[in-house]
Amino acid sequence: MNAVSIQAIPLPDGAITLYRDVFKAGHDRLFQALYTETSWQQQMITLYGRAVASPRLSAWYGDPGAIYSYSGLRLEPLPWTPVLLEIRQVVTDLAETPFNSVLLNLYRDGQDSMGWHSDAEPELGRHPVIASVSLGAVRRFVLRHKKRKEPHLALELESGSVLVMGGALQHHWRHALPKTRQAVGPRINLTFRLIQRLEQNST
Ligand SMILES: O=C(O)CCC(=O)C(=O)O
Repeated sequence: MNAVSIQAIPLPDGAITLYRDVFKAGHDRLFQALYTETSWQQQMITLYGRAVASPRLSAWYGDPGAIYSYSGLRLEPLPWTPVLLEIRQVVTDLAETPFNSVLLNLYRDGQDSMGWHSDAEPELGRHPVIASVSLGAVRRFVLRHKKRKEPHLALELESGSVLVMGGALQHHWRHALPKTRQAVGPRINLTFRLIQRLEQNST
């Protein structure tokens, strides 16, 4: 690992730490490998009762039986690839916690985005630790508290950085990756997660 800069961001009701330059030497190689090797899909998601095409491409990888359900989707994991296992080892060491699955998102340009949500699905358990790896274009990641009237917190997530979210963050905060009018290239985000109960005999 490179010389990593660590920024613990003090927040009420949650914990968040930004590690910069984690993949400094290898982030272009990792981006290219994931860009070409990942089985990218454009999912149809259910928003406010309507089926809409997700404004990004995504893919779900993990241990057998690590099923993830959100926005009306039920995702069966694809098997780990060497590059995903390489990244998982680094984030497991950083976050000091195991991960058995990863959601990949490809934001093709500034018009691709992720709306306000929290990662509080029951299969992630009570206080999930989620490690979010950014590769490619720098994009703004925003958080807002569900109840407190405070300005949004905005973080510019650089290529090679890892954001670790933990504590009660997913219960008290929402996060999003807004669109931007700036001309930005593609960005890949990987959120490593621990599904608490692996399903037997999943198809
Ligand atoms: O792309 C990002 O940085 C955010 C991804 C995210 O919010 C998620 O996967 O739940």
